[in-house]
Amino acid sequence: MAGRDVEGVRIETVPGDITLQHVDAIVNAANSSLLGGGGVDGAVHRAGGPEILAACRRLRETRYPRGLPAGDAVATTAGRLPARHVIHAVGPVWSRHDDRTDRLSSAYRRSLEVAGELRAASVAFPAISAGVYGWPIDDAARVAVGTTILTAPRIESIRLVRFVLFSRTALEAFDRALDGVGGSARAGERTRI
Ligand code: AR6
Repeated sequence: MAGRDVEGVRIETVPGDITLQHVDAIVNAANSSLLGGGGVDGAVHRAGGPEILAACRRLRETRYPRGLPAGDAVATTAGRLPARHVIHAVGPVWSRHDDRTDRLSSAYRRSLEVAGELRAASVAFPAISAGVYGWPIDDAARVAVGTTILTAPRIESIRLVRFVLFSRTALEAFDRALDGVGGSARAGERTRI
C-alpha cells in the first residue's frame, strides 16, 4: 500500500475487492457491450444487483446503440453497492503489434471527467485492461498512475483516487508506479501506510 498527495488530491493503492469500496464512484472494467462479463465486471453486476444491468441496457437503447468505444466511460447507478455511482470504463485489449496506450490512458481520463460531472470527491479504480484484456501489469500501472496524476488535480470535485488491486502482483506494480512519480528527492511527500 502506498499513497501520495498531488496538488490537493490523495492518490493511494490498497489491496482488495473494488465492489466493497465506500467511495462516491467505483470504476468498472467493462466491455463495449456494457452488458456484463467476467472479472471486475462480473463482480460489480453480481454485488450491485439487476438495477445496474437495467441502466446499462437503457444506455444501449439511447446514447450508445453501437456500444461504448474503448477509451470512453459512462456512469450508472451503483444499485446495492456501497458506492453511489458506477462508472463503466472500457479499456483496450492489449496488442503486441499495435500501441493502444492512448486508449488505456483515455479510459482513466474519461472516468475522472465523468466523476467530476457527478461531483464525486472519491473514486476507486481497478487495474483496467490488466485482466482478461491482457495488458502487462507494470505498464498498466504506469499508465493508470501517470494519467491520474495529470488529470485528477484538474477536476474540481476530486479529492481521493484509490486504486484497488486484487492481487499482490498488481498491488506491487501500482506501488512502484506511484513511488516512481516525482522521484526519490520528493519522497518526503510520500506517506507509507
Ligand atoms: N476488485 C478489484 N480488482 C479485480 C476484481 C475485483 N473484484 N476482480 C478482478 N480484478 P478484468 P479487463 C482485477 O479482467 O482486463 C470482463 O469480462 C483483475 O485481477 O476485470 O479490463 C469485461 O466484461 C485484473 O488485475 O478487466 C470485459 O470483457 C483487473 O482487475 C473484460 O473482462 C482487471 O481485470 C475487461 O478486461
